[in-house]
Amino acid sequence: MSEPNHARRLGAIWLVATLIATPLVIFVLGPVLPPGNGSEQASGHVTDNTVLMAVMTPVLLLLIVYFVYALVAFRQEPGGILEGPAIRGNARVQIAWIVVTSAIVLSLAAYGTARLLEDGAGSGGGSSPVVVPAGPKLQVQVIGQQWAFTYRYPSYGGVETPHLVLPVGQMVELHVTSLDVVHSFWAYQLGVKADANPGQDNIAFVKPTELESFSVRCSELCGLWHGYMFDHGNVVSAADFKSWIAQQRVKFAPSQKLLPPYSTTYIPEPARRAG
Ligand SMILES: [Cu+2]
Repeated sequence: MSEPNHARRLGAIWLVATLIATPLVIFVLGPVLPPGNGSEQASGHVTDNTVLMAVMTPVLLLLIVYFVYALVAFRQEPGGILEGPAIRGNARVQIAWIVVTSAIVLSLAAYGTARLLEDGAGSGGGSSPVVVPAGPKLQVQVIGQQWAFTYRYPSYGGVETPHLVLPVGQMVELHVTSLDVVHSFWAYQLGVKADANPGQDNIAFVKPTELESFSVRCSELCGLWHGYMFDHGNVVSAADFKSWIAQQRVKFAPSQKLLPPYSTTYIPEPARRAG
């Protein structure tokens, strides 16, 4: 019996496994990948996660298939020699390895850059983001402070609210800042994560697409009660948002008298912190 062509066998097994697994990953696993479809940005993350999973499936299968194949085909027979023949390099395998891995890494870098430039991907773009989505935007300021986020709506008199409510289908321009230490605003289902730095106006864009409740967490260790720094926000209809924001303006009118005028950043009163 002649020695089987291991490379060809391995290649065939890997190809069949890849052809079966990759569509399953894209069409079965893809739709349930995080963070769901709560906003255009979140849906974009699902797409990107699906692309990453689809690209890594053949790579992962190559490792698994080779591992199992080696366990079976290259198993040492009882009483056999202890070592296989010395291998002194294989130019074809080495060149293929370098070319394929470089192509994967560089194309993913290009893909990621292009996707980031589409709409900011729900990330903070600093005070002058490279990409600004077209059309009207609702401005909402996110203010991190030990240990809560509050929200100011400059187009509604600068009212500050303890919970985040957004209208569905409306592009929102989040201005994320902090009053004390570095926090990070993370609205999971909206696919938004942006650092909240004192003295900085960090702008992120998000367009909610579903009526839903979403979780808000601080994603940067910010002191003793960092773990307590979470809340839920809501995406509501345009009409519900109008009535909600009107209620908030009435409800928080007394406390608003004590607030500084709306600004992109704030310098906290020393008395307020020493309180
Ligand atoms: Cu925090």
